[in-house]
Amino acid sequence: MADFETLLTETRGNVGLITLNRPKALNALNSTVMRELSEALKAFDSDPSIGAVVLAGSEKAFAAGADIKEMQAVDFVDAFVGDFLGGWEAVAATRKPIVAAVSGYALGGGCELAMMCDFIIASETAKFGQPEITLGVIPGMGGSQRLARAVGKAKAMDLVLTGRMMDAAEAERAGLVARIVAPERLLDEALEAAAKIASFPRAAVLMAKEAVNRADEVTLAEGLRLERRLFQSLFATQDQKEGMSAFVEKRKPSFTNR
Ligand code: CO8
Repeated sequence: MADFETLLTETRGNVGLITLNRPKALNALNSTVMRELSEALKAFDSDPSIGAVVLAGSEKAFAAGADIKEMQAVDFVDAFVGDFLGGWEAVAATRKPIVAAVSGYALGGGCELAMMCDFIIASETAKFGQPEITLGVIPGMGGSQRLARAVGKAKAMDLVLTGRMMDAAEAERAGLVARIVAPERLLDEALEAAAKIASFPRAAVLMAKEAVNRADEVTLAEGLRLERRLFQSLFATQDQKEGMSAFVEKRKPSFTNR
């Protein structure tokens, strides 16, 4: 993969690891990060050897928000006509699962970026918040929508209107975070989760992600219908035959992603 200015990328077996790398700005998300992250995710998405991705920041900050120094001078016409921040949609459009490994600050766009991933593993040091209101704006990339779906209206309103931060324990209780681990375990825990995902049949993994994401978008009846159709379609795969035969024969499955 190309060298990036604001990211580090590497592969660990079947997992793609992307590390945000603007340490002096606490990984503030500027347009270069947006462009490079979108490029890196597209490359991993289309690489057949990769089954899942981990997105990490630094120990001090996953990301402290959109880059305020870059945003400061933007005016309405630039923002609207240029679809300011619209390019971040690429993260949620990634078809392979993305595990966010969050340590330290995940604020504003940083919290929103973590929520665009499929689940969040947090270090005990993680702090989540939507402080945009303190800057005279509101969340611009999912903080009012994904956060409300993740933690419910009461807590989402509390965070969005007061700009306060919540720690990892509160975020886990509220349903924003899937697991909390000690800081030194964070990256390994996320890489192991991603490696586990990458070890399962690719078609089933992509369909599982699509089905769960649809729960936020459609009625229960539509969601159940989609789930059933996807479930039924997996019986056309060789890996379904292999997975079930291996169980019955009491052996480890050998999946081929076919
Ligand atoms: N943008 C630009 N630079 C930043 C940002 C940021 N969001 N956050 C920190 N930095 C910079 C600081 O300016 C400082 O730089 P310098 O050394 O040149 O002065 C450096 O990072 C270190 O920061 P601090 O000295 O402030 O570090 P502290 O440990 O004292 O404080 C905090 C850490 C509490 C995280 C503090 O930096 C802070 O409050 N940051 C701003 C948090 C914030 O308000 N974020 C929301 C931004 S708005 C937003 O995200 C809109 C979302 C739109 C969607 C985005 C799509 C993904």
